[in-house]
Amino acid sequence: MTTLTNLTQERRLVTAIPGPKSTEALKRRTEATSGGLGMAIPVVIERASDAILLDIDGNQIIDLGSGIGVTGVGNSAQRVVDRVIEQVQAFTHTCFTVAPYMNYIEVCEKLNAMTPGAHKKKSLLVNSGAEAVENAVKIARHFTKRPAIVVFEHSYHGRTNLTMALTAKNMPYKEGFGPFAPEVYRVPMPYSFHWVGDQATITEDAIEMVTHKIDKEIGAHNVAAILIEPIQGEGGFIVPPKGFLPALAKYSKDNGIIFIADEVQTGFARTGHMFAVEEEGVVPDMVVTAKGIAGGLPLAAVTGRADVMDSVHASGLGGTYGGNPIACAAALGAIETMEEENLVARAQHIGEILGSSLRALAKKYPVIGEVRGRGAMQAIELVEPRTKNPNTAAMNAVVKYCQSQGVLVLTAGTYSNVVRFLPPLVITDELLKDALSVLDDAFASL
Ligand code: PLZ
Repeated sequence: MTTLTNLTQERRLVTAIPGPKSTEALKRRTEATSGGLGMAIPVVIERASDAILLDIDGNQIIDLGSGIGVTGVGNSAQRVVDRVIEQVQAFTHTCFTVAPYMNYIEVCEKLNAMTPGAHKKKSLLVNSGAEAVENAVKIARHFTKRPAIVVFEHSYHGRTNLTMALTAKNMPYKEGFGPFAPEVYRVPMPYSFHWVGDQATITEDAIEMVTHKIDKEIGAHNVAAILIEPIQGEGGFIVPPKGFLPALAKYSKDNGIIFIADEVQTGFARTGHMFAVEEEGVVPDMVVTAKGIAGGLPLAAVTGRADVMDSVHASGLGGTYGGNPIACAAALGAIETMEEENLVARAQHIGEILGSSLRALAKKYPVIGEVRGRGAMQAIELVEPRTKNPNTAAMNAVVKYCQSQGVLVLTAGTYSNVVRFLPPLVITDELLKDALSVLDDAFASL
């Protein structure tokens, strides 16, 4: 249906980064947009397709960030573009709670079927990850009639008032933005690289610390939900040790607590499973999704046990734009792409290339303290060689070098020392390997 020809999937630099047009345009950015906004790479984008971003100076940049894990199906994926065009011509908005339409229902049917567990499920669509997390908390509190929410060290759940309270890191997310919502309790996270205890018993020890804190300081009967990212994203791609998530899910079940998996960054094939909790066969009571769900359009969802999702009175949930028909059309196109192109297998394949290359770099450069993650969600934590002291300067230097060579990588981490990789799942092997060779050069240049 579209007439645009796609960009060649190759890196090409025709100016320095940023080029003259971007430099000019970024002056207008500074003049016109809030100083509170960050910027990962100083270029202005004109077009993008799959894993290539084209800036206004004509540079083609390899995208290893996917707009923070959003364009897993590729930028402007064909099935997304086609369905969006069809929908935008049919109608743009009615508000689902005013006059419903089919593609909202179809997206919910898909989510109910795709998310882990064979039990009866229902879904709610909203606009952003933070809004989905907020709604999951609302519903869990309503269902359990309990106030407390348990979250983890290093967690990230959003920037609204409640989700700032749920998020761990102060700077930049919370500094000066309080007071925060009450009844949020933070418990220890088994971050193995920095764990001071015995690695052999990390899971048991961490579960003991978490459940002791809940039992003694909160009271399990006061807890509505335990909320956790199956692999922590902004915190630095922290993978919980084997057995931790299943034990938390069991503790939740035993105590009538709603177990919520925040799959906003990990979901939709990213980790080599459709959802990251599948790695250990965990079935959450609720799954929160966003980002990869709709190939770049703003959409998010809460999918959960039907009895929980139906416990709210009619009109207790909603929002003007939640599940907008154009975003739903995009989601159907994105989900179809994941299924037809078997992006779960593709993420595993990317994981093999990424994992082996990053481990080879770690052998070569002692500034890389750890390689971790799963599938197409992997990261390296940078340290002062032979210590575990964070090396933010090295992270910044590596990122800057990659940018100057036309490779976009993102950072993360509580200690601001993690370089993370979230390539589109449709990236070609050649393009990925080209980007990884630039990364090698970046470390060599340190
Ligand atoms: N839960 C696990 O990763 C968003 C944040 C980008 P929204 N992560 C990217 C930034 O700097 O604001 C995220 C997440 C997890 C929730 C969210 C929030 O999703 O769509 O950004 O609201």
